[in-house]
Amino acid sequence: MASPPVSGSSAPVRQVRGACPHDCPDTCALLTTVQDGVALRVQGNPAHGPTAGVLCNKVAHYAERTYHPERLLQPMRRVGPKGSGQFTPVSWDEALDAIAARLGAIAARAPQAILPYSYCGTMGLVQGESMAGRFFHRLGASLLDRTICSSAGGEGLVQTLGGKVGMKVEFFAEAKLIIIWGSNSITSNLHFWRIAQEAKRNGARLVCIDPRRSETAEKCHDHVQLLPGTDAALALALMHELIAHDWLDHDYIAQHTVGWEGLRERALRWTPERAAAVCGIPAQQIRELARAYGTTRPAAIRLNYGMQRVRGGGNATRAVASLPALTGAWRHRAGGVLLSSSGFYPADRAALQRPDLLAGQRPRTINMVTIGDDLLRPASPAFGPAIEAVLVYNSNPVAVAPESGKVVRGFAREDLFTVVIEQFRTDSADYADYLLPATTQLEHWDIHPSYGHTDVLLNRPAIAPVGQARSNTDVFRALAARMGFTDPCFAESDESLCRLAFGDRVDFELLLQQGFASLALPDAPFAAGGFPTPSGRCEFFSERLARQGLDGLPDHVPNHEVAGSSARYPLAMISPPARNFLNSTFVNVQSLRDIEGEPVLELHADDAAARGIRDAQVVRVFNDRGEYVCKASISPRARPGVVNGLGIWWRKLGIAGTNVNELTSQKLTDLGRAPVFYDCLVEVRPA
Ligand SMILES: Nc1nc2c(c(=O)[nH]1)N[C@H]1C(S)=C(S)[C@@H](COP(=O)(O)OP(=O)(O)OC[C@H]3O[C@@H](n4cnc5c(=O)[nH]c(N)nc54)[C@H](O)[C@@H]3O)O[C@H]1N2
Ligand SMILES: Nc1nc2c(c(=O)[nH]1)N[C@H]1C(S)=C(S)[C@@H](COP(=O)(O)OP(=O)(O)OC[C@H]3O[C@@H](n4cnc5c(=O)[nH]c(N)nc54)[C@H](O)[C@@H]3O)O[C@H]1N2
Ligand code: SF4
Ligand SMILES: [Mo]
Repeated sequence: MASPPVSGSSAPVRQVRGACPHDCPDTCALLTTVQDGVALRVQGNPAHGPTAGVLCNKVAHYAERTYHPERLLQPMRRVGPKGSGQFTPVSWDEALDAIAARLGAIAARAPQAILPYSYCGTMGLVQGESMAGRFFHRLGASLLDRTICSSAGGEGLVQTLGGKVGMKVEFFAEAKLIIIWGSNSITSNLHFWRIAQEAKRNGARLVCIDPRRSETAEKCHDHVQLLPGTDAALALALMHELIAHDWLDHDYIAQHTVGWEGLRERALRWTPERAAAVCGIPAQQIRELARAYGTTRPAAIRLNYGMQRVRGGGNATRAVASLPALTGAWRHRAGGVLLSSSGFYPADRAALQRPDLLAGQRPRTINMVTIGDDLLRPASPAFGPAIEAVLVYNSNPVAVAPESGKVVRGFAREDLFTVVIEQFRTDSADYADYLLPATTQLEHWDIHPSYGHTDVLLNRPAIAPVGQARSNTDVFRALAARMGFTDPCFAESDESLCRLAFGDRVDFELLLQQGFASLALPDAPFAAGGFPTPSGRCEFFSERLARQGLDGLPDHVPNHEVAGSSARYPLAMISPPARNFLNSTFVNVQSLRDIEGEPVLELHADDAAARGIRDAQVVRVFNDRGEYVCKASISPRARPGVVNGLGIWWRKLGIAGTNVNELTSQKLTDLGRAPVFYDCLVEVRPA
């Protein structure tokens, strides 16, 4: 058991500056109060503008999570069947020797049979993929395509704006119209919501575009409650209206865009009536939104990744990202669009991850979205060797990857060698052969970019590692030593890796002093064009996509599983984040789980009545991929025909040992090879 915080001591108290590690656009600056080597509490740093001294409810509980009685404190070896969660403690030496021996034996035959599986348990550049990347590159292991969250929208941005770039978040406060598109800001981008409130007090109109009447939607002036996966149709109809009423900035279009004629022709085919039928909303609402967008200055769009988890997610992002160039909204610093700011950061990932250590090896790439299928795939000339070993860190694939029935079958293979580096015994940890205890953000160094603001943050360790926990970097350094990797890069310290991340492009001394440093960027980055695309313009038409044989212009690409298209599965299900969890992190923190209660499926009263479902009744949600048992919540948050299965519960903490990903598919998006979590048909019955 981890030692709980003590109080009443007279030892000196100090505050350590850090960064929130979680996969959240806000990347808050933390202040951890430490006494006697114990972290007493974690607060927001008031000196950091974007944080403004406030943390979300989840990370305000970070000390509770760090000293959680179920924290993993020593290495363990599996003793029961796979997935049973039966382990016996072993020493670090025993665990590392055994892992190195097994990986060495596999690598001697088929290094590509080894697969890293990691995502954004921490967003830190050092505890993310630095030493791990070096290790797997040197080994020649399969590469992992890290697509599970943002790559459809990311690719849409790259093809349109040239990178993951956009408005500076602080200037939303000056906008007179803010469209919050595919985002539940109050849940997942709280510090942006604070800025939107400031704009509202200054007279801005707030519009939310979301199939769910979310916490955010109900607090905006208008809510456009469209069907999932129909955002491109809406964006094209908005363009139709901008053209019909000549709410266009002809000069901006002529100077700073490519492909206007083609886009114009396509948009003119999307009358509000046509889009209304596709989106399941009134045509009049589209007209009103177009008028507001076409006639309000400055107008800003806060796009988030919620709208790109469908088949057409890449195209939808392209369509929305095209809007500000049509009206010239970019001319004002409070105009434009922001999906992600991560492309502004001059991080040197190659220096951290050292792809040169591949030394001519050209391993295959496995898409993390299809881990279910890929773990079950036999060797073949097309696929290469079957996967024999998986090293999981910074991720919980058994809970978060789609079609989890297959993911579980894959991880349950008795011949698969699985190492999980974790802070807790997650659903994935239960399948480990060796389970290694990881440090939390309070216990290690790291350096952080952000995807919601434009500051760099440094995280210093506030306390010593709890129990025998080791940082990811330490684990991979130790494994590298045992594998006989002698390159000096495997001995580099975490502090040195922090310095390497941005080199002299960011003032490291300032980071050491105050914990954060702002990137030097213009207030209105595209006021005079200068997009980082090949043409230097906003590319309505992408030559690069056309050369790949794809549509060069954005279009509406219907879902794989269109709402209302199946008699067996008449309901469309989305599974957006729950407010008190962060993906599957925090589900095991009792105080937060108490707020969420039990896994729920929100459904509209009409859909419930048609199935004889009462509020709070236990229901079966199912399709051909599997079944999920949860509680029905008859809720005005759900629109007819769409159910909302809030995520992402640990399977073992749910009602019948599954979660919502039992139902989602491994199909991919139009661009970016990303998952389609919100493109999923189901049926619901009383259990
Ligand atoms: N509390 C909390 N915060 C989080 C997370 C969390 O799990 N919990 N997750 C973090 C992560 S990993 C990410 S990537 C970010 C961003 O995470 P996002 O997934 O963008 O999360 P949300 O901002 O909640 O946006 C999802 C919203 O999009 C809506 N939506 C679903 N389908 C569609 C659609 O087809 N069209 C439109 N217009 N809207 C749709 C959902 O109803 C929901 O309200 O947030 C991060 N912040
Ligand atoms: N149905 C459905 N599925 C989804 C989504 C959805 O909206 N609906 N959202 C998707 C999205 S946007 C994302 S980003 C993915 C997220 O998927 P993941 O990136 O897997 O995120 P988490 O579930 O938060 O799991 C991260 C794990 O990393 C661990 N961890 C944290 N810090 C460290 C560390 O320093 N070292 C080590 N070794 N471990 C650490 C945490 O304890 C946690 O268990 O899920 C996706 N899955
Ligand atoms: S999860 Fe997001 S809002 Fe919460 S502390 Fe971390 S960065 Fe801030
Ligand atoms: Mo994500």
